[in-house]
Amino acid sequence: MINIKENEKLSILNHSCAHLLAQAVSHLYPDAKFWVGPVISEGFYYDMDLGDVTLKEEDLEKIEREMKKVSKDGKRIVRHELTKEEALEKFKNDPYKIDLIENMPEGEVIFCYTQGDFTDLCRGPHVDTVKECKYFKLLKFSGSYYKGDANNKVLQRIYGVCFPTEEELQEYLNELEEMKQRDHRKIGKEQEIFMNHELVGAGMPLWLPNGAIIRKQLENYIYEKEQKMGYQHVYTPCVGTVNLYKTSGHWDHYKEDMFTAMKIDDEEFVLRPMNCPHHMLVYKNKLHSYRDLPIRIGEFATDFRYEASGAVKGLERVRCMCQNDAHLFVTPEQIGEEFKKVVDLILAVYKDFGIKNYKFRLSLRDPEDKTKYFDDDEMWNQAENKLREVLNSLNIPYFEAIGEAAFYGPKLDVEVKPAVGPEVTLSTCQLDFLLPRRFELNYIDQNGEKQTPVVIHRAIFGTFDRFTAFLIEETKGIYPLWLAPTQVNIIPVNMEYHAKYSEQILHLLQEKGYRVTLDARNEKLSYKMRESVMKKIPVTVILGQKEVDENLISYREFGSEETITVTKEEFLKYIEKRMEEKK
Ligand code: TSB
Ligand code: ZN
Repeated sequence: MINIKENEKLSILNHSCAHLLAQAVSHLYPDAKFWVGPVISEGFYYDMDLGDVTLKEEDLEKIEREMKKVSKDGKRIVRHELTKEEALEKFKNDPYKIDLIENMPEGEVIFCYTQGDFTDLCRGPHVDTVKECKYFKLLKFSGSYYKGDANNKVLQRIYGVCFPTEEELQEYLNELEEMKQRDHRKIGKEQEIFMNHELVGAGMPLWLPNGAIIRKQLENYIYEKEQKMGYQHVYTPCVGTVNLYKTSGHWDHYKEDMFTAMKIDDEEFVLRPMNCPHHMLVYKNKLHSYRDLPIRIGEFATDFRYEASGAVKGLERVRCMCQNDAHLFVTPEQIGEEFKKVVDLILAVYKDFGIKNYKFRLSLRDPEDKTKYFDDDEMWNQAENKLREVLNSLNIPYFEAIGEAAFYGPKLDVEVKPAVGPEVTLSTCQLDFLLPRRFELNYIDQNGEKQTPVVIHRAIFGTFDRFTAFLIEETKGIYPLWLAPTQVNIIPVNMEYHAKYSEQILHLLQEKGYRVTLDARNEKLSYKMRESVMKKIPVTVILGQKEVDENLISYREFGSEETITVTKEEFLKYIEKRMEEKK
């Protein structure tokens, strides 16, 4: 999806369209006062005070019509320069503009743009005439607090987008529509995957039974892979004392992303934002020899992070998440090989899920930012150089991003491009020389001397939350058999004659461990079939007189109109085979 803010030409056009919107609104609502109208990645918006008017859907059409009229009129967009005094005089009836002007530095030249009967304070630049803003669409409106402060008045925000041609606009709108259709929040609600409730809190999803099935399958899938690679899983609490996070360095460098501390008796506790400190202590529980390394401690671990309320989104960005986490304790010589194993695991998982569109990002620290990163140039140089060396030896293409590292070390993050919408960061693999030092971890080397291990932090799915959001949007809620909450739905053709045989088949499949439903309602066959398809159930079994008489099973696959009739044994074989298809 195109990012309008990052495209200079589109950015100028959209900014001009924001002015056109304000002009049209000023015609329709003469008392309207205007705050700001910036360009955003999806187009533009304008915040305005419409007095007592509350916008309705049909008002957008009315405003659009007026915008078309003004655009057709084709007035030139002319720039003026004003002194601060002149600007204060010119906008004296508009408290919002006065606020803007008063906050500008003394002596600064103030720019205005005029188009016909409308003048707005603006730095520009703009297109030459309003005629150029021809192919636009107002997308939605919402309330927004003046200056983003909940104590202030609610202004009305209207969003829109503008393109140079009708085709480009249409293409963009189609993509927006596709995004809406795929939105995991919409599908997640329809399919009862997860819910939110204000009494639990924003960014705290509740996984419903169908979602829990998907999550459990993902857990089993990755657990099995990790077990084969020598990972040892643990369970640790999702709180720790503030002292734990002071020891790790989170308190100094990650506090802003954490929930505030709570006091119990005389001790302060905090919900954990990461699991590394707990895993450091698990390692420290025993003495280790170099022969024990690598030690791989894994956990499906719940973490809490403070994400801004405006940033939380369904399962994709949450405040309570479950990481598919592990910390690998290695000798310096083992870094390369162990890192490779993680990258190979990521690639194997992506292959299973059919994820092809991704990029590796080498996330480095911003050396200027002393608060976000542990301050030790030598350590950072060592870690960043080592990680680059490992990546070069693995021969994987990557790009570098300054300021994206963890506070304790550089990361290799995987940015995945979904079917629609912007990239998401799923997997991560990180190199850390700091935490083992802070926790005074060690192992005994070949010469009987104490050495400090290196830690690799890694999460293959990232979080189950974000990965599930991604999966829903990629598949549009049509899951492969092994993940589908309901795998087989059985419909008896006639409840009177075929229900008993249907129940037999239900039990047969349930005993094999499949997730099966029997639609025993007294509804028409066609109705039940339609509903089975609407629920996107991978296999629908239809049992009538022929099936009862000859001990057969007839089924339809989702997306197919063909009914296939087989013996019970053949059906079981077919299901077993389809279970192996991961994509
Ligand atoms: C991998 N300590 C490491 C861990 O050992 C760690 O926490 N790394 S992380 O901060 O990069 O988080 C791991 C993954 O969690 C990210 O790659 C991302 O996929 C996922 N994630 C991060 N924040 C959120 C969030 N708010 N909602 C959902 N998933 C998130
Ligand atoms: Zn970690």
